[in-house]
Amino acid sequence: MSESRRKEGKRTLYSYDTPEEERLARYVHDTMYRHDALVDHRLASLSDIGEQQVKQYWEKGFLVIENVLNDRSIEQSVEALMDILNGRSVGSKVQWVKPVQELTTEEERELSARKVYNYIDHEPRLKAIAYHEGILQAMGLLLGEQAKVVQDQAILKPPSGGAEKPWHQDMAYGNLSYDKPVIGIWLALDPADLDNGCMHIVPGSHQDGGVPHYAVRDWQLCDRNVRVDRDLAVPLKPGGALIFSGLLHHGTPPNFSAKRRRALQIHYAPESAVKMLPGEYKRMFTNEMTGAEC
Ligand SMILES: O=C(O)CCC(=O)C(=O)O
Repeated sequence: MSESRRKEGKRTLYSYDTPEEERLARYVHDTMYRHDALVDHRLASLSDIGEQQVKQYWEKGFLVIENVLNDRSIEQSVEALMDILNGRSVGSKVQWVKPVQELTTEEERELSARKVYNYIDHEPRLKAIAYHEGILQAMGLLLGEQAKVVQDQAILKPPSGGAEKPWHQDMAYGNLSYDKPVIGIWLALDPADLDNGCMHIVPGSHQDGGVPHYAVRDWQLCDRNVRVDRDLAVPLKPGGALIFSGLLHHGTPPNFSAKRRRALQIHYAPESAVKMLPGEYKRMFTNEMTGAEC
């Protein structure tokens, strides 16, 4: 980042390194996401999930729940994440977007972390969320079998430059490629809004099964295959959650606002699920069989 941009002040400290990068991010923000269509059906709490909601989940590929975490759990989760980022809680993993040795203040560390992961064996405050009784019960109902935790992460999208997570299916990532359905829960720790990178989904897209992913800006769907016309945004209050199929097409746009957008994302699979064989993974999620280019 140039010295002159650094001098512009705090708001731009974490923004794009070059005008070209920012131009691309704004183009993606404007063309790959709709900002005028929102999910309209929400449940008040996890205890509202009954037979009809399970049916709806399998039809549409998602459920939106207004209240999952209370204020105390949100506060403790944020504290735990800050402790991990600042070395007061050890063992969890962090994906930094800047060389960590250059980060001198707590704020710099927080705003330079994209992902915190593999925390449940090291951070009891976050383990408590992954094993939240209501969430486990809901997952059991949706999966029709006892659920096991198969991935734990927190995705941080800092103000003025938090990067896009391009459209993808979670099961296309090797660590989630199980032979049975995987379900994710995405829990907002801050208000997740249209302007700071809330979740976007294509309802029903899980019904298409696995589709090829390509290494473009990330491991993602080919931009031209994304049904942007069917995109629904999912704004959430802190403590609200999106429960969604590991095959649902989803993504989050860049955060150009001055607001943080922090979230926990935990994945569950049926207890009996095992990892997919490599050939099956290739058939479902890569272009190796079809040769189709992006
Ligand atoms: O929280 C985000 O920005 C995107 C999370 C997500 O979809 C993922 O990591 O699979």
